[in-house]
Amino acid sequence: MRVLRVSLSRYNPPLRRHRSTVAATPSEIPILGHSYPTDSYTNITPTIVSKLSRRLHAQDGHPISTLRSLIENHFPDYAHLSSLSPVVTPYQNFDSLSFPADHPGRSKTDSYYINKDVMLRTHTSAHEVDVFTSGEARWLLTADVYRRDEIDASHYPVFHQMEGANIFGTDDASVGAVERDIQRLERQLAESNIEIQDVQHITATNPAQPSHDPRHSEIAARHLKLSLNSLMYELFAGVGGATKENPLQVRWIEAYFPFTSPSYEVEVFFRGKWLEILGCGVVLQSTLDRSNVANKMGWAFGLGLERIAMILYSIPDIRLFWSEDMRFLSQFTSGKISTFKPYSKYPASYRDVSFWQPDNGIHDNDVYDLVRDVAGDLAEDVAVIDRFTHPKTKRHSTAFRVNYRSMDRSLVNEEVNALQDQVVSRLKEQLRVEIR
Ligand code: FA5
Ligand code: MG
Repeated sequence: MRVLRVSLSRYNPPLRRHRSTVAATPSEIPILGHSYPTDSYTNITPTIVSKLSRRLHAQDGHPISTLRSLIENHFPDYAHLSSLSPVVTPYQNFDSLSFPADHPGRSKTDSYYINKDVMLRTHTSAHEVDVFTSGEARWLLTADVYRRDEIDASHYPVFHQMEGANIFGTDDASVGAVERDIQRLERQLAESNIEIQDVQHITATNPAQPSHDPRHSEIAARHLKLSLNSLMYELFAGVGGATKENPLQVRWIEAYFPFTSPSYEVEVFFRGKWLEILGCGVVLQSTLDRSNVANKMGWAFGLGLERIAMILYSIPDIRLFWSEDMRFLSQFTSGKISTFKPYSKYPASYRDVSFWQPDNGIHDNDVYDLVRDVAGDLAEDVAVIDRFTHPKTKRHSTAFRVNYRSMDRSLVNEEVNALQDQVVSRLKEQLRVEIR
C-alpha cells in the first residue's frame, strides 16, 4: 500500500467519462529501467510492478532462496540460472512451446501484459527455447512468475518456479550413459524409505511422440521419474521423518501440458494431505527443433517453490514470503530449513460489496487485481459470496467479500473503511459497475 498509493495516480489518473478502463492507462510505463508503450492489452498494475525487483530467490537466507540452493545442490552438474528478466514476449511464453492460438492462458484475464507484444512470464518454461539454444543440455532455472488469479492463503499473483531440464543425444553412447544413471538412481532409491505410486510411462492417453523411438521415450520418462523421486526424497524425507514403517509417499499422475508428451504431475503426501508439487514430461520435439538441437531429446519439469517452502517451513500464508518484517526474516538462516514460529495473529475484518455488472461483464480477476492494488497485502482473501441474475432485467449481480488482515499489526476500523471506500469507488469508476 504505502508507496504504491503514490504511484497509483500515475497508472490510474482520474477517469474520463464514457471510456472503458483503458483510458486509465498512461501512454508509457517504466519497467525495470525500460519504458514500454501501452495499448488495449495493458493490464499490469503498480502492485505487480513493485514486485519485479524483489527477487526473493536471490535474497540470501530467504526460504525461497534456501530452497533454490538445496535443489541446485541436488543437481550439481547442471547449469544454475537465476537472473533472466521476467519480461518476455508471448512468443517465448506460449508459441515457442507450441501452445495453441486459442489457449486460455493467453488471455488478458489470466496473464499480465505490458502491451500486446510484451508480457510477464507465467511460467519458467518461457525460457526453454532460449536456454536450449544457448547450448545448455542440463540446467535449472529459478524465477519469479506472474499470474492473474484469486486471492487467498495459497494464491498470490507472483510466485517462484524452478525449471529443470536434461536432454541427451540418441546415439548408443549417450543413451547408454542415461541408462547407467537410471541404474545408479534405482540403487539409491531402493535403499531409501520412499513409497512410489507410479503410472505407466506411456499409454494411449499419454503417448510417446511420433518422431521418437519408443524405447528412447521410455528411457527419458524413467530417468525423469527417478531424478524427481530422488529430489522429493532429499527435500521431504528428512523434515517429514520418513522411516521404513512410515515411508515418504510420492504419487505420479498422468497430466497434460501443450509442450510435453508423455506428461505427469507429482504429488507428495505430507502431514495428512496430497500436495501438487510439480508438472513435467518428455520435451516436445518441436521445442528442441526450434532450439537447434533437433538431434537430442529429453525431459523437463517445473516446480512451485512457495508450495514446497510452505510445507517444509510450516509457513501458513503465502503473503509472508513478501514480508519485510524482521520478525519474519530474522527467523531464517541461509541453507537451513527451520520451522517458522508465527509471531502474531491480528484480527481480521471483512467488508462485502455487491454490484450489478456492466453490460459487457467483468472478470472476477479484474476485481481481485483492483483490491490488491488498493489494499496490497492487507487483503488476506477475496471471495465471491453470491451471484445472481435478475429474472426480469437479466442483469448480473455479483457479491464479493474482502477479508482484511495485517500480518504485522492490528487494523483499525477507520482504516479498513477507507480501504473499502476506495475499492468501491474504483469499482464504479474503473470497472463501471453499479453498486447495489
Ligand atoms: C507449469 O507451470 C508448467 N510450466 C510446468 C512444466 C514444466 C510442465 C516443464 C512440463 C514441463 P503448472 O501451472 O501446473 O505448470 O505449475 C507448476 C507448479 O507451480 C505447480 O505444480 C505448483 O507447484 C506451482 N504453482 C502453480 N500455480 C501456483 C500458484 N498460483 N501459487 C503457487 N504455486 C503455484
Ligand atoms: Mg498444475
